[in-house]
Amino acid sequence: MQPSNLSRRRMLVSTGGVIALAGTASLTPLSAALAQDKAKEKALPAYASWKHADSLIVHSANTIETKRSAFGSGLITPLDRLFVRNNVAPPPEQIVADPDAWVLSIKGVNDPKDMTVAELKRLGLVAVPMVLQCSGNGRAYFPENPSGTKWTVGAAGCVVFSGVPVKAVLEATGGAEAGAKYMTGTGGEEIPAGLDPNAIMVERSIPIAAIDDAILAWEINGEPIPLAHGGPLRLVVPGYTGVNNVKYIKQLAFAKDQSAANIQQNSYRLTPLGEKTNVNQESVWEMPVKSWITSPNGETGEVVNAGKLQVQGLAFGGMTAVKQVEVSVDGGKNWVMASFVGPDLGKYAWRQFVVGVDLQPGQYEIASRATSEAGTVQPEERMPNSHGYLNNSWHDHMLPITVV
Ligand SMILES: Nc1nc2c(c(=O)[nH]1)N[C@H]1C(S)=C(S)[C@@H](COP(=O)(O)O)O[C@H]1N2
Ligand SMILES: [Mo]
Repeated sequence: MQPSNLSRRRMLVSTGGVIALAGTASLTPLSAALAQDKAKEKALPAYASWKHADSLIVHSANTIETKRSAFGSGLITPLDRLFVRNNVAPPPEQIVADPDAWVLSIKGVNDPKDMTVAELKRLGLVAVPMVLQCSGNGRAYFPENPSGTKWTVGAAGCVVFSGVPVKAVLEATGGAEAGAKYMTGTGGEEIPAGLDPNAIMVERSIPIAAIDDAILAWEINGEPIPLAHGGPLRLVVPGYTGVNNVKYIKQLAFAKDQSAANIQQNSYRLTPLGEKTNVNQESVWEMPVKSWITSPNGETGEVVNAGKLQVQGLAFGGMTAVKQVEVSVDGGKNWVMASFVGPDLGKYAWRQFVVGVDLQPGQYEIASRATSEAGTVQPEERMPNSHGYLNNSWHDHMLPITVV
């Protein structure tokens, strides 16, 4: 969905008269946009050909989004529905043929060494249910139309990664060198000869203070990580945005400085509108509290029958658990408390929520607003920034529903 359609919709509402009942205006611009999207539909790329096409929106060969209606209510996102985001083309499929043989170089430690996945597997094992979400999820709702993929809600999933804690690997390599402040993971993509590696490579640094729950993972949802999601080995930093979870990791390094790669220095920073990105701006690391409605799905112009209805959605706290979710059917004027569906899989996982409503015919705007255990309430407004990162505005994620 294009933001222009959203704003147009709001304009129709504010100029009044189009729809008599409270809530939204005509769905026509949205439906038209969706019909256009349908016409532009692309095929899944080869590395992701095993995915469930009907659940996905293929923006490009390297950007594939889960449809808002395709998250299900089983908490964990099935792999064939999980979004994909590659900043550069993935390495060849053959790197996942023998996962145990993949080698990780560990540097900036007192006893640097290369370790195979088979060796890493001997050091420890944890399983972490967690939200994996692209920094730019929700970018489509930024009115400034920032460049980058126009993700709505589907550049996110809740998955279980299994692997060894980074701390156990540090212990096995003598601990980080004195003075180290950052941990840097390097992606296994091949850099074409003649090109500046810093311009291309996916190499991300996080503060050492944040590595407590980080793992080096070889499994996702109980199976070896497929190439599309970063197999044979992936750095996973629960609570941090997607880009910090380096796929096909080939090097883990501890140092006093952040990576010199462009993706660390000049990308993924919270750049104020109208300013140029630079290293002094905050890096995109931690995810903020967020939620959105998944059903009924107004994004597809869903029309529902009057009467009882179960409003459903997803919510997560970011760095802490989500404590509660409220739902509004009148554009945020009144809120009711939703209940959580299914078990609590820990602070980094999302929770699914539901609330039963009884709706008379009319137009409604359905929104959800989460509060984290840290006490942070999902804001009405997004934080403006020029690349469209970290959108957690409940207003932006609100859906129009027609009840007949
Ligand atoms: N090596 C490598 N790691 C990467 C990327 C990449 O292009 N290369 N993309 C990052 C980004 S921007 C996101 S959002 C997530 C996406 O993870 P997924 O494709 O498994 O959903 O991977 C991150 N890790
Ligand atoms: Mo991302």
